[in-house]
Amino acid sequence: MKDLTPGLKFSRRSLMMLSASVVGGALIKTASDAIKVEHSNGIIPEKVVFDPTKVLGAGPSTLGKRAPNEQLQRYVVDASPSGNSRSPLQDMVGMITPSDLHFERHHGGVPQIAPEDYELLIHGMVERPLKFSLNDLKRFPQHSKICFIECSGNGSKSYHKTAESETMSPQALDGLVSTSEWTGVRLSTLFREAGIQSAAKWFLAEGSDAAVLSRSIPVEKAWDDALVAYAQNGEAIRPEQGYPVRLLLPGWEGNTHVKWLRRMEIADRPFMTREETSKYTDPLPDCTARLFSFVMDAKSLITFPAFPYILPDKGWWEIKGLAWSGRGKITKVEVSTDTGRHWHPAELAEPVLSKCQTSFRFLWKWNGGETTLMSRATDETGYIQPTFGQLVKVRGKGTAYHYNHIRAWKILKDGQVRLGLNEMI
Ligand SMILES: Nc1nc2c(c(=O)[nH]1)N[C@H]1C(S)=C(S)[C@@H](COP(=O)(O)O)O[C@H]1N2
Ligand SMILES: [Mo]
Repeated sequence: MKDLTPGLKFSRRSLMMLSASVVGGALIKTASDAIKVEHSNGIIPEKVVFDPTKVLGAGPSTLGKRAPNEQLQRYVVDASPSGNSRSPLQDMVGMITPSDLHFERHHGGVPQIAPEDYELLIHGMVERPLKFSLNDLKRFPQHSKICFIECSGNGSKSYHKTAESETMSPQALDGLVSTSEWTGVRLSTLFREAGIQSAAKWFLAEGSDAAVLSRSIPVEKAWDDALVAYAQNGEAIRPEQGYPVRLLLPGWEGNTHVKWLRRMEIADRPFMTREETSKYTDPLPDCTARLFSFVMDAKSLITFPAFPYILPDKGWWEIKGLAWSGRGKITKVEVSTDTGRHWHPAELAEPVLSKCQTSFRFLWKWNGGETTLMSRATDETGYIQPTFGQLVKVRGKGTAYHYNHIRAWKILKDGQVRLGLNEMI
């Protein structure tokens, strides 16, 4: 508990002497000056703490800054142009990820694109091939959507466990997921403008980065909720997130949200690009492959207590976490504090939005013994986050994407927390 007794206590005598020194001409500019004055007067305050009510604070500035003690950071796992950085999930409050902490995954680095040079081409099976400038896009009706983006490779160290997995924080383990408010024009608006032919089934979305990353997307997603986004959390999209324009496919794997979007080609078949043949396709145990695995299934993760936190005491603790589903809203998160024997409903923080991160809480009394904490999400389609065993049964051990199985945190007797074994779930 925080000590609420006022920090700087002046005795009646010291206050009188302070005012006397002001009257006497001494200029007191700051509270610490005031304290110095006191010392020079030979009076020692009971406790020296900066008192912000005794001095004027700083004036306004053109750009805000974080409080000095609140310096959150992305965790850069690989700083190369094809690297990634992860969001500090354990420090997140609510559902929005601050833009400068949104995770990054690039295949050829962040390109420099001047907004005045930007062009988006829509061609192929259309009545009218069209080119849009950034200003053209901004003249269409604006639409916003708060949703998560998650790299489908997120959490690989939880599925393919190594010695280091045990001591990974939520950020290091699962930080390739973030949530923003994205704003732009509905893709359906642009497709209507170009006149998509009725036989069209797929479109290619291509980025103008060094990777020329491209993916084939079913046209239905455009009619559903796809967005051509130019803004993120109230300002232009950040360079790392695709400035000036990215494709946003709510609920679908991160790789399909093509950044630095420059071209969309409409066709009656998928294009079989590098990103859907050599990557983002999963071998299955029956020797077939899972292709175009777009939707991110429901997932949840306890972010507190988690490694590297050490519980200092037994007693009441509030378990906190995040849950999300690419199919819609999270309807339930259950928490187990006894290695999966019993499950209890957690409290979901309002508002619970579709295809969006939702935070949850559960009050737990730790008896000081060894145990394992787990969470399990259910979404509005009735889909329940699977156990590791259930996922391995359908996907096999060779899979490289979509690791949404239940996470376990083992609580040791001394309060240390470790990523638990998948086999215990
Ligand atoms: N043009 C382009 N688009 C891209 C990528 C890329 O490298 N180039 N990376 C993809 C991958 S794999 C993911 S997970 C997301 C990451 O989006 P973010 O960096 O904004 O978090 O963008 C996708 N879109
Ligand atoms: Mo990704």
